[in-house]
Amino acid sequence: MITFHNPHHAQHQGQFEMFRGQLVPCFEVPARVDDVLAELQRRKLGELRTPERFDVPALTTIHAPRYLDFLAGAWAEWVALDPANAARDALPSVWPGRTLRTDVLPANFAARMGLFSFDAGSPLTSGTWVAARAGADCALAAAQHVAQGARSAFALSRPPGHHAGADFFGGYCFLNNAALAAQHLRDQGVARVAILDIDYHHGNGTQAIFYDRADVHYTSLHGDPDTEYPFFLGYADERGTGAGLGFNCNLPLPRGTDFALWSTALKNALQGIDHFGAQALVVSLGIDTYEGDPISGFTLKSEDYLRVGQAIAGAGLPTVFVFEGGYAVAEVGINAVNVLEGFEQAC
Ligand code: FKS
Ligand code: ZN
Repeated sequence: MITFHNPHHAQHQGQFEMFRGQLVPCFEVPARVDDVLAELQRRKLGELRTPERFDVPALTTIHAPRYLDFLAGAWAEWVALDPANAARDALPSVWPGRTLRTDVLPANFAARMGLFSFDAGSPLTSGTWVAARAGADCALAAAQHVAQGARSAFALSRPPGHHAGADFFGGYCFLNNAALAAQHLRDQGVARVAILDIDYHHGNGTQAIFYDRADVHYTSLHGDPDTEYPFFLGYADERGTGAGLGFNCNLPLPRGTDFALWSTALKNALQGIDHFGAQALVVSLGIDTYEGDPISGFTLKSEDYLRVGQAIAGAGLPTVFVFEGGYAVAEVGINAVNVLEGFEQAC
């Protein structure tokens, strides 16, 4: 399997995220994907490539132009406010909650940070735009490779993507890599695309992007939003709207879920995807379901990930894997590559 990796990912390096009233060191660190890359090399899983550059218009298939303009210029604006800002990350602190307007684009930078985000856990840094764009290129290149006939490809994108919506960032995500991959498959002529999101957290951005569409089916297994981030989306009764009704499937699971329960849910998810009649699959590959993950609550073990890959291969679909979360830095490489190896063994 070819891996498209992001040579610019380390330019996105947040210092702190807001947690329980304090700024704490970021969990989403560059070492995460360096580890995966090292493990791919160690186990010789296949060729490693850097992606070609896709134009900004390739991003407007998913993202709002005014949001992309904002991201592209945000760091320069931040530093223009105060030269001392060059040494600190930008975090939002005010949001348009209920009854406040989202249709006007304020001149004030802090106001636009809030308009285009939903949490204070996703620092915007000097290299965020460069890194996020190159990460999106990985997803687009992997989708292109599969659209051209490959059985599978892996986009080792960073920063992650599944919480990012058409016009907002949050949950460490800025551009929705999996959504871009799914749309690229559609644009290359694949009529029905399924997204399977196995990150510990619900992919609220991906769900929202495709919620009213019947051509892209979204299924997610995740920690119950009643207790787990992102809290405000990811319940089982969210089934799609309009033409998209019936094409969204959430399988929330309680904290403490083990592989036996989790893999039963995976089987159900794959049945739904089969019933949909997907012609290609995009997997949002989060590894934060691991027992040792510092911010999550499932108990999957390293060897379980081989079985995860085997089960996904059983769908028999051309598959694009897109990297998402996973914060147990010492094991994230082994676990992610276990999924890919399990998939390859079963093909
Ligand atoms: C810990 C609080 C957790 C944010 C969690 C974000 C999870 C991100 C992710 C992604 F795949 F996008 F990276 N707050 N102090 O794992 O879903
Ligand atoms: Zn996650």
